[in-house]
Amino acid sequence: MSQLFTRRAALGGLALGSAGLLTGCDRLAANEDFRRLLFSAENFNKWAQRALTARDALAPEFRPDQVSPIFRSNGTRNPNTDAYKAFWRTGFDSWRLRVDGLVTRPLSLSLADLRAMPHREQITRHDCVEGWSAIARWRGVPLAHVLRAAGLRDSARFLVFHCADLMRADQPYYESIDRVDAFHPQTILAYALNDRPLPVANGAPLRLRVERQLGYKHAKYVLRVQAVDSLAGVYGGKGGFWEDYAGYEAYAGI
Ligand SMILES: Nc1nc2c(c(=O)[nH]1)N[C@H]1C(S)=C(S)[C@@H](COP(=O)(O)O)O[C@H]1N2
Ligand SMILES: [Mo]
Repeated sequence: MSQLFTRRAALGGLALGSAGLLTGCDRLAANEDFRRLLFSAENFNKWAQRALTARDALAPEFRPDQVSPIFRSNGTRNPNTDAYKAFWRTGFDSWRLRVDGLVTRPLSLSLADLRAMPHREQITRHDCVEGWSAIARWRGVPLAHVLRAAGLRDSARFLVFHCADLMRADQPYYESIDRVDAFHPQTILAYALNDRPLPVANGAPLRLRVERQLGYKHAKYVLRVQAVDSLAGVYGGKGGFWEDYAGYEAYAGI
């Protein structure tokens, strides 16, 4: 968490320091739309982070002896729906990951299919906005590999992750990321945590790890990856469950 706050502090400093810089853009800034776009908090953070670190920079990775003794669970700990219980009873044999939307080859992948694909392992720190962090080892398929297998179309700008847990009557948890994060080397669909099959509490059988982003972006219990050109038509339109209902930022870079 300390590093999270250091980064935030650095962004604050940059925001102050860049005031002089921005006056050089008077003509552009005179354009109302451009101003609104530039100074909306979310775009400003995004821009400031880009200025500090390249989007493809790696998140820090840790040594095995730095792994936290316990990786806690947060949010949904068990989706507990009939459909999920049925998957669980078969040891997730009947579970499938759908990959669809703006792809040329829609896929339906079993856990065995995913385990047979190239994998990546990484020991990273998870930062939750609720104020806790934990380091763990993750193993999974690079999302880039799955997207290439599905033939992601150029028109796809976002990937939406539909989850098995219902947060409200008919509203599942969902999240989304842009293409840059989708093809980031540390973005994986993880099926193992600390060398064991992903526990139910942490998103069994498959969850997203998107290591440059805050905890809530790491969708658990993923059933479907949908490629879209806009988030406007997806659920509340803001890119994720907490974005729709609690005003969390769709871009949660750390
Ligand atoms: N499907 C789903 N994914 C989710 C959540 C959730 O409630 N449901 N909570 C999010 C939040 S806020 C965090 S911090 C992490 C927690 O992951 P963990 O339970 O493995 O610690 O999952 C994220 N992904
Ligand atoms: Mo979180």
